[in-house]
Amino acid sequence: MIFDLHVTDGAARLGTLDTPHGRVRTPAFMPVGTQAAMKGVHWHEVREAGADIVLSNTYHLMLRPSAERIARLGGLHAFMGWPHPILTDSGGFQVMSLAKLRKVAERGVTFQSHVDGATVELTPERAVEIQRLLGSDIAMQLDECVALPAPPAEIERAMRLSLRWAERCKRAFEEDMPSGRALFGIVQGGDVPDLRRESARALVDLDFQGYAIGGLAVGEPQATMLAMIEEVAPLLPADRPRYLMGVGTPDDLLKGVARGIDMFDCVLPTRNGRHGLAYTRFGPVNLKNARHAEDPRPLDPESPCRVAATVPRAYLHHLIRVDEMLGAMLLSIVNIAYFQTLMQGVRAAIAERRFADHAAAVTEDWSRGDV
Ligand code: PRF
Repeated sequence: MIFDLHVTDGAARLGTLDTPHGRVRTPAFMPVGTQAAMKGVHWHEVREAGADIVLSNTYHLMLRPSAERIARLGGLHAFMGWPHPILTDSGGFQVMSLAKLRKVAERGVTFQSHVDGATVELTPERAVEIQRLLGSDIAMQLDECVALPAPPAEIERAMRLSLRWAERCKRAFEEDMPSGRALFGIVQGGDVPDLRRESARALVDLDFQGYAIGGLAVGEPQATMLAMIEEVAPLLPADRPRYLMGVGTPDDLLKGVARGIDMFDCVLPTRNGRHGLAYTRFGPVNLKNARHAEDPRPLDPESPCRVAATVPRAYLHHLIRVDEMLGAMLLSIVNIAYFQTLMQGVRAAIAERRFADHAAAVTEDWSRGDV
């Protein structure tokens, strides 16, 4: 993987990330295809919406259909039919949020599968092996993410464990990863500035190809998240990509970019789409609302997304109300396209060194509300 920084505008950065499966334009938003599927959306639609890279998950795929099976079938790109870049998360975060009876030890994390109750162990070495078998362009270290609020001692313990796991992941990665692939370290440290800085410095000493900021958007206020990014970003090397994990709303993305973040991922576009919420230039629109029932207008006639520009709100309202899967599908497309259009606008603005004005104008449009 090669990262090139093309333009900076304040702390905002415009770059490209070249992977074995193609180029990612940054700042990038990665839609999430947890189980090797973008829920309800074809890959060609994800591509058409403008996505360069998608995220998938070690945790889910190791349980079903297993990394070994996907490897026998030619790797994740071939298996799911997305020949473009893929980043895989390491599983640590999903174990914490989904698995039962989990036990964190020095060796790794042991948990009961949410699928069949089997006991499964995920070590740093196994997390790297799974991501190698999947064929990820970008693999993530195994880490432990603590939900906030949490006692500082607990945050510190998880941060230090994550650092030791970072070192083990790095060693495993160097031993047997094909060239061109990348491994990112993950900064932890909760809402404690000293721990955040210590984590960042130690990871930089280990020399990863990119750095993620984890452990945020886990219950803390947005101001705390932004303050932690401000602690960490200046310590990370300018020539490596920075990825804010599991974030976020359109507003979080603009504020993250303003603080030097290059990559984001979140389930929001698809999850909220399934629940009837559409993101538009004029803010989020809840299509369940009765005011759309006889509204023949599309969501936004000027949207580059065909669905947003042409499908009547009354039809979307009906589909969501009667729980037709087409409603979830269409709104997921609208939202994936909105997030990609937002990032495309951000990239164009950084290229012309007008990011701050652009972000203010985008935010102003949201505040006008949908009328
Ligand atoms: N670690 C990992 N994946 C994640 C997170 C983390 O801290 C988060 C936190 N927002 C989302 N996804 N490995």
